[in-house]
Amino acid sequence: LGRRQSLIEDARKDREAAAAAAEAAEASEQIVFEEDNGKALLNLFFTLRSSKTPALSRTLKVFETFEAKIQHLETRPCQKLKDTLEGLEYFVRCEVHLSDVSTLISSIKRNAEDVKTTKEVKFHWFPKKIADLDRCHHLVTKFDPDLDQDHPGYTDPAYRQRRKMIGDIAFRYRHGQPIARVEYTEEEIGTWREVYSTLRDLYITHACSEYLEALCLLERHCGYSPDNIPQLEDVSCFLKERTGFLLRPVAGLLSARDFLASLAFRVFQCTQYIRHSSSPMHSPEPDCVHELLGHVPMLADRTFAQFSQSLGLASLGASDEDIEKLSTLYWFTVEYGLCKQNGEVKAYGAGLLSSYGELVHSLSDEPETREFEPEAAAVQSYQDQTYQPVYFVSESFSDAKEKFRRYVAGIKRPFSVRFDPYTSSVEVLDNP
Ligand code: HBI
Ligand code: FE
Repeated sequence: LGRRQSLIEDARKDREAAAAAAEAAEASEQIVFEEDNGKALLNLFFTLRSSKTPALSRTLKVFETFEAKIQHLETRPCQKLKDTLEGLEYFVRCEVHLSDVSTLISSIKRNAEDVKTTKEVKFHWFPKKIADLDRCHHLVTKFDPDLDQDHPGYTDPAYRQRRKMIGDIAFRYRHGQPIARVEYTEEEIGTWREVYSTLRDLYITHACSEYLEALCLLERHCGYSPDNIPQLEDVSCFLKERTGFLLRPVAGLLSARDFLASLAFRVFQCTQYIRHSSSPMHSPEPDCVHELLGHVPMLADRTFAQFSQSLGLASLGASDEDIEKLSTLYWFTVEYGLCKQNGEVKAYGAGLLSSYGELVHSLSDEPETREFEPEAAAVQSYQDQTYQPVYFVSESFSDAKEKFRRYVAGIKRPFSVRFDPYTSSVEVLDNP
């Protein structure tokens, strides 16, 4: 009788717990948006199987990483697995910044099963003023040398240590501060020298005129030379005067959403570490060679800068599907774009201008080239491990900008945004 009694007792407790959880969930049916502090109240349900022992600590670590304040945490035996008592169901209520909601949920999904939130996250937080970019710092670990066995630095602890040290500058950085200078080692300068001198000769025949013009200025005013790795702070000041673009340091590959959002404010998130010396001509992830030799000269061009910013503005608050399309468009223009100049085809994409092999390949007879059409480029499949199978050729930057403007008009958003250059902020206008 005692055993039966305790079973009934268990069932009652379960029912009560379920009711309490449901009630708590209902009380905060939706994520509460508080304008002034940007915090969201989030209810999460998930299951952790006890067979995967580190799951709990890893999951709690996620809350810690995003500085989520846990207000309520409750567990009960997993309904489905009850007989074997294999795991627990969790109900967590926490307060977290809106900019972290989607990344927190996807991180939980990597560790736990049956992840549910009380309300689907239907809107995407985005920065409204330039200082909000301090919150656009979500890294993608795809090509991280600590985790990616194919990374040339994976087996070199000294390299990884160095990359962490330089990465710390980015983690500590806040908008408005000068970017800390890095004293690069002889080995690092050697890597830079090798890429710089090899590519320098090729630019004359392969790079577009806007690029060549800017590189000349950078050599004159910003310390660009085979023997010196330019400092981000100096380059940022240079760009500020040319096109209003600023650099800010970033510790690695950023999420597409965060990366594109910064472009809306004419901010380019820039890595500061350099690739591993064993592979000077190739890096699986962005590094300062890619940023300084690929992106920076183009950002000094007025029309290109406008094009980059409009990509950024189109991305603010966009759906995941539209972010994917914009980021593919970015890929086939800003990274791998070709353009016509005086009857010849030249490169303006940063991925090309920072890679000897692909720069030669892109202007050879081998790859397919097509006229740039945003609709087609936005859905073209691409390669981040080898050369692109196809490149898009623009008539000019103005032409690309105009075509892109028409494309963006077709993207659905329940609001529109307008950039105010006096305050470096975006106004959000509700569509009627
Ligand atoms: N992050 N640091 C960094 N540098 C980039 O060039 C970069 C990025 N994240 C995404 C990205 N580029 C693009 O491929 C698009 O997804 C926007
Ligand atoms: Fe890039």
